[in-house]
Amino acid sequence: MSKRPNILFILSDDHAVQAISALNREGVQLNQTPNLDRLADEGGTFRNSFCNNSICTPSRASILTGKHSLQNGVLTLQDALAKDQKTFAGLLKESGYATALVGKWHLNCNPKDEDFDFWEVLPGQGSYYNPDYITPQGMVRREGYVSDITTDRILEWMENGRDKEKPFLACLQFKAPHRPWMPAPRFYSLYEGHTFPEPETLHDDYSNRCEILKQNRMEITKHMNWNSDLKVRDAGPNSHRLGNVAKAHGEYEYDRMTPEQLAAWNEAYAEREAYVKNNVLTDEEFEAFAYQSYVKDYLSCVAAVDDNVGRALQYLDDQGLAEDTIVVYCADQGFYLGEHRWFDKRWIFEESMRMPLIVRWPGKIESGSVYESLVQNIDYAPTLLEACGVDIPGDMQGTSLLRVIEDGSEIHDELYYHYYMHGDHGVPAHDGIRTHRYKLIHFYTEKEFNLIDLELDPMELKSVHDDPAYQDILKEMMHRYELARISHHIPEACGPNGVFPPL
Ligand code: SGN
Ligand code: CA
Repeated sequence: MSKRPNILFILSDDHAVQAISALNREGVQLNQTPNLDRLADEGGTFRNSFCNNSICTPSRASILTGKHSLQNGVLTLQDALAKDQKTFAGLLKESGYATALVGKWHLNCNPKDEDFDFWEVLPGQGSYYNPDYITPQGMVRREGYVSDITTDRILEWMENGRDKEKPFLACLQFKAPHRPWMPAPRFYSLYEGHTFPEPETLHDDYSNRCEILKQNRMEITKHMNWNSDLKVRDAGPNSHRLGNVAKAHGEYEYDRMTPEQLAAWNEAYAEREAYVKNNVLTDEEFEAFAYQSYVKDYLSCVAAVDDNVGRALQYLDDQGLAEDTIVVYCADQGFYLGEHRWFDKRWIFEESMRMPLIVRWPGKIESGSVYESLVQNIDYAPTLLEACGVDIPGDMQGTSLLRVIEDGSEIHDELYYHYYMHGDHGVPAHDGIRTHRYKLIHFYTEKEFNLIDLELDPMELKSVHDDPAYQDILKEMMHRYELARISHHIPEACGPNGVFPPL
């Protein structure tokens, strides 16, 4: 690539590393993602890629600004990205790029015209069926399935909307596979008759770690809803096991469907509902049912993300753009697919702290490269700026991945993580650091540190903070943690005056 590269930046929502076949070539492959695998084969995968705060709005703000949550002001799902925060998109635009973003945005404000020439975003979490898009001209409802429409719109901009004299940044941002995991009609029967392997930690009892884990409200068999999560509207004799979401709930989508869509949906889910309605399930049967239904729906949503990634790659091929375009695929955080009994994210534990990161960069990244260095979401903005020859602002805290790509360098001694929301899904505010081998977690509302030896305990089932054999490691990790807090300017008392309500 001699001229300034184009960028196709693809961001999905809650797409777990466990749900991309290219990122699980040595382990259990739950599903196949041929188009993401193609991207990995033609580019590189970052096997130790993590977020700094495993929740949507903050992670997206960190991706855009290259800064930690405290520095960009977006600590929770409720915070808006302030107008004066510089984003990599705005800096690229300022330097002569044509820029666009379509899909999930979720920054509690509209995208700025200084950042994007063209934007159409889903309100909040958006909807799977017949989604509304906020556009500069007002709200528009489009009939169809959200992953398809979002891709149509960004391809339409690439084809007809952009200034073709300029290099481009096109952000394709999927809502899927976010809760409530509603697949596209063409994938209703993708996994019919298929039984997914259960994760080894599906029956975690939360022993040997901070007691607060037991207060979580994100267990598949306890905290899902029959209707919106498991798609069973009449659970008959099993009704007592889970609640239901009221009709007015923002994510409850049946009311959005056309009569034809609803009829097809009802037909597709009839068998599932009949099984629950007509059988008194034992605990084991119910658990297996809930896990299988959840993973089936989630992975069916991933299937439409993957095939739309394929469409976008095909478009680049057809237009002769592939050689001049960096393609990035990532998600805003990881997700639990039954590990530790959970759905959702938020915790510093591996499944939610990890982020998929696949980059195809012709001329720079050799086909099939695999990088082991620790990298974080704050690194994306400086990487893309450097790739496009734009100065990296001094207040960006991330580090460009160029050195990782060029010689496999380590660019971080450890990664600092901080989840600030306290309460949703029964997850406490907490922070910590991760190195290649160890993770130190500070459950500061409980005044308790946990230490995980990731090499000997990759599933994070036992804290060794009080094991005499680990006291030197604990001391070193505590020291590194203190230094990380100082360098990230984390105040002594986090939360409202350091006081935390019960979960
Ligand atoms: C919704 C979901 C939660 C999820 C948050 C945040 N509930 O509130 O399960 O954790 O979004 O997700 S739902 O019943 O409305 O689907 S995030 O991706 O925006 O961080
Ligand atoms: Ca998310």
